[in-house]
Amino acid sequence: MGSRANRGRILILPGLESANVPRRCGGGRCGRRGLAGGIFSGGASASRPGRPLEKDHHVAPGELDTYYGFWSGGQSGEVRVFGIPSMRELMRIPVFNFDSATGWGITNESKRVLGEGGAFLNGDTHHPKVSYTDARYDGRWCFINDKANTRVARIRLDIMRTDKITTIPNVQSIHALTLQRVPKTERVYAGGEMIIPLPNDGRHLENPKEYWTLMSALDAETMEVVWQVIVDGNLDNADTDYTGKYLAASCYNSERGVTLPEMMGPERDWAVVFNLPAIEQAVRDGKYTTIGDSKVPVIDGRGAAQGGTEYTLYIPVPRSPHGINTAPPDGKYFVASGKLSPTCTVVEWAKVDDWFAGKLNDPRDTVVAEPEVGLGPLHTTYDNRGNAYTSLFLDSQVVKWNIADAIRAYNGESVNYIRDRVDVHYQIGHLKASLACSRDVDGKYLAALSKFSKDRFLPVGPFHPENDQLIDISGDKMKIVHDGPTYAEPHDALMVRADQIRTKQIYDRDDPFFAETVAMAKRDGVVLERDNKVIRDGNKVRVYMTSLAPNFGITDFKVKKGQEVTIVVTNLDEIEDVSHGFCLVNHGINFEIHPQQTSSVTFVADKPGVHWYYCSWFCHALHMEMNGRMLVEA
Ligand code: K7E
Ligand code: CUA
Repeated sequence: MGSRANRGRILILPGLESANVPRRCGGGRCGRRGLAGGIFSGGASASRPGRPLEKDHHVAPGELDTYYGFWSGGQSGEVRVFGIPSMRELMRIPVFNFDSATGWGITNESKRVLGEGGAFLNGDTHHPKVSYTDARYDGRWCFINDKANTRVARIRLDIMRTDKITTIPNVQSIHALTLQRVPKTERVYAGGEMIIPLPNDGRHLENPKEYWTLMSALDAETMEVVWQVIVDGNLDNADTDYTGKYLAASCYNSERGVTLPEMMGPERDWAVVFNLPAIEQAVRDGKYTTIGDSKVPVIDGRGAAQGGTEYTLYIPVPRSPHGINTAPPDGKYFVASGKLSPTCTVVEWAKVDDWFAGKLNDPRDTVVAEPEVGLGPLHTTYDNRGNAYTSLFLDSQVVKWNIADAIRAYNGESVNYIRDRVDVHYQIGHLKASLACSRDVDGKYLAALSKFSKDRFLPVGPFHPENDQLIDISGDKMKIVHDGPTYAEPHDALMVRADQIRTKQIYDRDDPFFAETVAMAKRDGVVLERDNKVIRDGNKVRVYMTSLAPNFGITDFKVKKGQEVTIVVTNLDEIEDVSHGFCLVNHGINFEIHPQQTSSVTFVADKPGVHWYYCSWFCHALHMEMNGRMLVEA
């Protein structure tokens, strides 16, 4: 969901208390309480009798977790790595943000990744997605969107560092982010959220009927945008199928309004399905246009009124759908969560096949169930036993429902598809069960990312942490087993089995992350693994030094005021975890140098005098003594 400002607003959304929203749950037994109750009370579930846990979620000191959790850092612009089930935060990976600890945004290596977008120091990450081979996590990459500055980033999971960032043209705000699952992740799909004139160069300022947005596809390897499709409405969330043929996205604002009442006007919005082979073929055949200065092939997928085009299918679903999630392990269905409607819409991918083959007349014929689940359904996740779990923002609950039974109920049978409800604390957004976006879904844990923590933690001023709760879903009854305060603002998270991630313990000397710096050294005739040298090149000075606990290879060097100085530090330590830092006092410079890594920084020496540098990462008993001087002549 959106910003904190929006949160207050969504609580009093007009219409939610109106006749548009059925007040009764279809599933029978309904634990729903009033909105205020959902926020201010809770804990009813804690006393609920649940069957004993199959497995203790407690991870003792020194023990390792079963899963990696990849958490969006929201407005912090980063990605965080958690251990599950302990919910211990293991690491923060800087992506779109400036990071004082690692020097992200300071070093030449990170600036190369940040590129022109690095002019911004902020980001808003929502949807981390780990790459697949045959719909199983392969541990290569984690991709993440930036809603704030319209970017998509790729993180290398072997070193847990961002290695590519792409700014997406022709759109504003990347929100949806999802990946091709089979045969492997070769495409990354990124949905533009806000509608804008095309090109957005000052034309049509006052004419929202000429505002549009697009779905973009990136090549996962090069991170270049390979095509875009113009759609009707604003794109929200997206997911792919398990065959590589389709991508579905939720679309709100089907009337393309620009004010809240206008956006909430229509009774029906859509899930739009993209026919990926047809789009790729059209691009190969040159059947596309371009927009403004952008060279990216653009295909027109507008046509909701007719149900779609040869590239797109618009499936009407109740107002403002939010999450789109394909059900594992076989990916037969996807679920669009209703948000402003108390329903989830279940679509069968095989029926999407039928529609594109011309066998169905009405896009709604692809819908196989529409269970009523509770108020404010935002996202849906799954176990390996045919159950779906939907987050209910307004009810502050996770509701567990059975997909097969929901389909039977849709076909007229009298069956209760609701299996369980648990109160969460409070106003849940995303939720994700262990391995639930992959074939390996195991139905053990579910992370519930609650937007409000209210009274759950010691107060820390007006600004509260979020509350990421861990729920044991291995039994018939859900059971909350952990409260985890998190800093602003995780939107989505996913869990990957620990053995599916293989990280490096120390850097390889030929790591591409610092290859350009190594190439520069080579041109200067410097062997980084051995040499400590100062190269003077006109007004430029390049200082190559090693670090080996507790020494920098150069403890003083002299430059002239106004010279451009590049400092390159290579950490010769080979012992895992013996990292050094390089901090140049009063220059805003600090960065990491991990074992066998090379890091560099470039700046202008504009202040005459003595300037100390020191190792900023505690590395040795003589760490405090690990320092040196830059002498700047007037
Ligand atoms: Cu907050 Cu996925 Cu951006 Cu829903 S989104 S909650
Ligand atoms: Cu090197 Cu501290």
